[in-house]
Amino acid sequence: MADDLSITRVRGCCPHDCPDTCATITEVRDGRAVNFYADNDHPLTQGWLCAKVRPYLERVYHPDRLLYPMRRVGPKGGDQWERISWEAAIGEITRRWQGIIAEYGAAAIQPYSYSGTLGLLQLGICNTRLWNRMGASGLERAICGAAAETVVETTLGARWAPDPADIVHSKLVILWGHNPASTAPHVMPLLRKAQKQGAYIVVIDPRRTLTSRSANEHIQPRPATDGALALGLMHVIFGEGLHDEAWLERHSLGWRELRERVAAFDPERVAAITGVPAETIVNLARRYATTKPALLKPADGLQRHGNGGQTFRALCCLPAVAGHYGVRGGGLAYSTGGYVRWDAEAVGHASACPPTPRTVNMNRLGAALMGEANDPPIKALYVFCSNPATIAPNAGLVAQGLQRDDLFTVVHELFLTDTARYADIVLPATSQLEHVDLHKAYGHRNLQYNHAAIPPLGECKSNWDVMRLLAAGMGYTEPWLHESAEEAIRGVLDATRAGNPRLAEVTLERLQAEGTVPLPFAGDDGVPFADGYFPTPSGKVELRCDRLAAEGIDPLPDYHVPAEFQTRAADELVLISGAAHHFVTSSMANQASLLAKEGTPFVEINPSDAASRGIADGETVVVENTRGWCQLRAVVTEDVPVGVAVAPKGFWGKLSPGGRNINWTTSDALADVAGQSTFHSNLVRVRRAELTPA
Ligand SMILES: Nc1nc2c(c(=O)[nH]1)N[C@H]1C(S)=C(S)[C@@H](COP(=O)(O)OP(=O)(O)OC[C@H]3O[C@@H](n4cnc5c(=O)[nH]c(N)nc54)[C@H](O)[C@@H]3O)O[C@H]1N2
Ligand SMILES: Nc1nc2c(c(=O)[nH]1)N[C@H]1C(S)=C(S)[C@@H](COP(=O)(O)OP(=O)(O)OC[C@H]3O[C@@H](n4cnc5c(=O)[nH]c(N)nc54)[C@H](O)[C@@H]3O)O[C@H]1N2
Ligand code: SF4
Ligand SMILES: [Mo]
Repeated sequence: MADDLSITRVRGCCPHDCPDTCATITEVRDGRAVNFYADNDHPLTQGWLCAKVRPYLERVYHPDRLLYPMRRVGPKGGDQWERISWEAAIGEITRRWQGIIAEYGAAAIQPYSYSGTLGLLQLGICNTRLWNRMGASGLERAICGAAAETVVETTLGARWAPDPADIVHSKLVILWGHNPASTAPHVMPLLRKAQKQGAYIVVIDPRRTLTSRSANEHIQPRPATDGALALGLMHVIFGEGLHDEAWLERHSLGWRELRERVAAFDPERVAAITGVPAETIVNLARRYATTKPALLKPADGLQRHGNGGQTFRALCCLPAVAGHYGVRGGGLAYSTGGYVRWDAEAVGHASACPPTPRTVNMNRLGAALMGEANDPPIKALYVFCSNPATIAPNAGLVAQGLQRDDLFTVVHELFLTDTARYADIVLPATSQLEHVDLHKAYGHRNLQYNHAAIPPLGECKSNWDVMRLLAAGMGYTEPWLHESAEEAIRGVLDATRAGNPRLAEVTLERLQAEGTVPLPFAGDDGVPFADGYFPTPSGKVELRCDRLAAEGIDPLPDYHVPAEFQTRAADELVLISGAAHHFVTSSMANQASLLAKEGTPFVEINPSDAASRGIADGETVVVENTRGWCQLRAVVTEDVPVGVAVAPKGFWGKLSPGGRNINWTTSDALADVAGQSTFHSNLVRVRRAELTPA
């Protein structure tokens, strides 16, 4: 077919919180995107997009897109708005901020953002520069992977992971608390290929998942007991002399202390804790220690328990004990995020700014708004790239906080989300097709440039363009608050290149021309820790970790029952609320075609738990605890073990029955490491909706 000359093809990439960071092509005719698909040239994307992002033009041209700034009229959350100009919006916001700064100091201004896009410019630069300059309250970004990031960096020295393509060299892959069929789909064909070549795939997950269906073995520990399981595996490996002592002697710190620690985790005890038969534990330990190469592949969901940090620590130790680090097809595949670390000073210019006056943990937003942050209280909230009323734990408290009459809230969004509804001023945001950005990935080792394919819809503006207007409105004249998008990206890329030889050949021009640029890795350099060197203070893998000890954390991995579970009543279920297949957290959860595929908001429970509660499949149930309740459709299924309930994250409250979602029940307690979220350490009761509570 002859090329249609009226169509231009624009390279971009998927901005969402997903390890695959796919390369995309947008076809544009007369300023309108008419087609959107995967770039065939990208090594991981391989020419296809996931179910969520394939219909992306439905999102970009959604009839509900916000197209101009609006001011609230009527009560908070009352859905009454008037259109205002950008000039009026910026004028009002900066006037209000100046007043708050004069009365309370800039610490009373709280920015809140997370993973609407993962771009360097629209997220990384936008969540630092203006706020640093202002001296605003900091945000502890601990909702997703903080504990794992911390323990991987302290144990191994760097967040390095193999190229996903190396999975085909593995003979054993353990997917531990990870559901890539939904959350990292481009890994699945590689797993299939490895399996065809004889690899044995184990999934460790309390529930049956899309991923576990095609595994060779599915091990189902009780939720939050994985720490004990991992220590139990090490117990068997040490006990049977299957550990790699020569390697441990040369490349690890504290292996004898670890051996002492795991002595208490014999298979019988671990079986009693985890519910996994002792024989299964012994067999897995033997298989893991004797199969080479063996890859351990956990993801972020595993750590969302009160003991998530130590659980992940135990996982980081396992490949060392069995001698799997530094081997192609082996080791730990958590995140590739550490190969490029954007130069922090170039990103945020903190050295030219006042110190951050205080930091609020994003998991505690509701509590912080309701008084936990009190010196000074939060008087203004600026939300972008996140939808905390939907995605933050203890959402009822978040909603309460957002309704405070004395809180001035601005939300920069593409849609009138659960959060935007409570704003005083809503600003319209561009989509990834309407702005430029530079992306690195956490699931592969390529950098990607995203060109703007179409002009902004309506009066939408990108995060960076809004930051520049806000800076001007505040009277800030520093040139780094007024750079063009391209200047800002170039500045960070150049500064990062100066300290990272892998970027020697990676210029902005090349990124713009080629779209995807792989980081260079030659031979064994591509295998993390192949030379036996770990960039920790000791140069070794720190099984005993003194840096954690210095923070008051047990320097050896251990297992503890999360606080939430210590007083569990017989009729309480452990509720896991992980990824929905058709949304990325709450993004896309307002698209009719995807909502239809995901179905009405639901909770899965085991037939025996359903029977004892008189619940039939399809019935409306209430899921509740002391934090709150929500109303869901019961799905009665053997996919979920007895004592466990599963409800996906991401459904919008305003599009759900009763106006609430599962996060009205989840806990805002923090885990053992790095202020990590504990969404899955959540005890609930489930009952038929027409019954009143006992
Ligand atoms: N389709 C889709 N993809 C996504 C997302 C999405 O919302 N939807 N979200 C993105 C984001 S933000 C992230 S952080 C990643 C998360 O990626 P994943 O970690 O793969 O996803 P989760 O569903 O959070 O958790 C994975 C699995 O952990 C299991 N799990 C929960 N508790 C335990 C436990 O105690 N032990 C064990 N062994 N397993 C447990 C859950 O049953 C779940 O199947 O996915 C990203 N990709
Ligand atoms: N129950 C439960 N809740 C969870 C989790 C769980 O496992 N269970 N997981 C948690 C995890 S891992 C994560 S990462 C968080 C994710 O939570 P969030 O980071 O809040 O992610 P999203 O739900 O995708 O919401 C992102 C919002 O940003 C908007 N957005 C996208 N691009 C742009 C842009 O360029 N500019 C602006 N201004 N806005 C933009 C989108 O429209 C969307 O409304 O959720 C957490 N919530
Ligand atoms: S969500 Fe993940 S798999 Fe889907 S297009 Fe984006 S990067 Fe690719
Ligand atoms: Mo996440």
